[in-house]
Amino acid sequence: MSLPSDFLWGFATAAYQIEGSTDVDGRGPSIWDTFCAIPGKIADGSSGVVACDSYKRTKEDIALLKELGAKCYRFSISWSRVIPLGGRNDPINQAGIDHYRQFVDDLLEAGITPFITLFHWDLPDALDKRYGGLLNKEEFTADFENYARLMFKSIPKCKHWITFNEPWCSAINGYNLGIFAPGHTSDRNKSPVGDSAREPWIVGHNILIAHGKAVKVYREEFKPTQGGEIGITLNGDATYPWDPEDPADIEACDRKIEFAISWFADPIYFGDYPASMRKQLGERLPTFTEEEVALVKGSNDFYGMNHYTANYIKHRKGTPPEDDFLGNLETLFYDKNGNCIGPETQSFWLRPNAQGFRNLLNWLSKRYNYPKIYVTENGTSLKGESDLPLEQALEDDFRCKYFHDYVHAMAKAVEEDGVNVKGYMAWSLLDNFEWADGYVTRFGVTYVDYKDNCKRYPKKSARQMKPLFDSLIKKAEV
Ligand code: GCO
Repeated sequence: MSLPSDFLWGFATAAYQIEGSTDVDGRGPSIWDTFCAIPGKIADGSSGVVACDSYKRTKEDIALLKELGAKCYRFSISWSRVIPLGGRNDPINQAGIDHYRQFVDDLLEAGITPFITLFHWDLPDALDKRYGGLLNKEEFTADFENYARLMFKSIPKCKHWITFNEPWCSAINGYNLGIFAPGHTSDRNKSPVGDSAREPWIVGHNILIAHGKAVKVYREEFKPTQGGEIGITLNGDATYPWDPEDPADIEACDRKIEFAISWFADPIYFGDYPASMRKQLGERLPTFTEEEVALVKGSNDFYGMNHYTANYIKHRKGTPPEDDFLGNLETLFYDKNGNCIGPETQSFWLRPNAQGFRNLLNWLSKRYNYPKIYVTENGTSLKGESDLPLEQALEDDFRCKYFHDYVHAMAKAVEEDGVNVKGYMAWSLLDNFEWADGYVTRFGVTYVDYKDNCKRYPKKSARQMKPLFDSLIKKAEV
């Protein structure tokens, strides 16, 4: 079992989860600042105001990456640091641009390849207030295009760009479940095909168009001279039939992935939404104009894959209920025969199952004709980790096993199944602000002591990563 000699590995983070310094150097508020201020939205009542203080500790974070042996680092830009009000006619904040440009210079100086995510959920708040943010196709996609162009121009040394992180979460968590900013809930009972019932699907559509516009700008104006690559990052869980004998459950396994991944990947690779979504959602799902198809189809230089867990899938009959965004099915931790998908973690939705990772890599590769894949996130929380004293939290054997098993499953998919994975970024470099879960849920390979000035302590899993990849990556031929 082995990985190619040019394989990149490292760690991932996101701006709002680690930076803090939310009102420093001219940064404008994002929808997450606003959302966190609403009582009851974040489990521990916290916010990203301090987070890991990474905005002020870029040198320290880079030193840590270097110490751990990372070859690459994925981070996101806070849009409202570089254009505080967000829009194409709003002022640019040079201090924000300089910050990220310097950061990229410093990473490269340390021999670490940067992967930049342009949008990891923290939309400038002004755009939400001004025109409804992600819901407004014309305005949002034009403003995103403008922001993307500014970043491509300002940071020419970055060669790996990710337009959007997990649009599924923006659309469903932000506009259906209401658990993420801006906290809308779609209500199908009130208006079966009305605006509120359509919101998640409109947001998904607008993100695809904005992605397509940014990719066009990159390919036409920057790629010829800069020579980099650009893609989108999608999330999706692996699926197993609840009843392995039941064809309806087997079919529902595909449907579940289609409603998560193919919602975005089918338009990008084939030019339209999956038939299963059209069938179930009807006119709630927007349609692509010809011009939009031209923008979106073929717009990935690589596939960014965020992956954490697996579920057993049980089909449902009849009219889909409120959570029809799953594809009219149930997701379960136990199958018909009482087999358990994996052990509990601190995250209710996450149960380790490394074989699922290999299966999903194969599913994606077959459906989309073996695209180049970067695994842009993979990792786990640990049940009760926040209750442990520091010394015990550093011995995170559960996380070590998770990474070992998942990375080996990936290497098997590469070596034995012909899947084209070229990089892997563990989530996350640091314990950080886990969105609606606040700080109780920790995903870092590095412990952050929030009570003692955000001091960083690498856990066992942090130190395991280099030997793990060294044992798998082929030595370059000389
Ligand atoms: C994501 C999220 C991360 C989460 C991680 C763990 O892209 O899924 O960006 O921000 O912290 O997924 O839940």
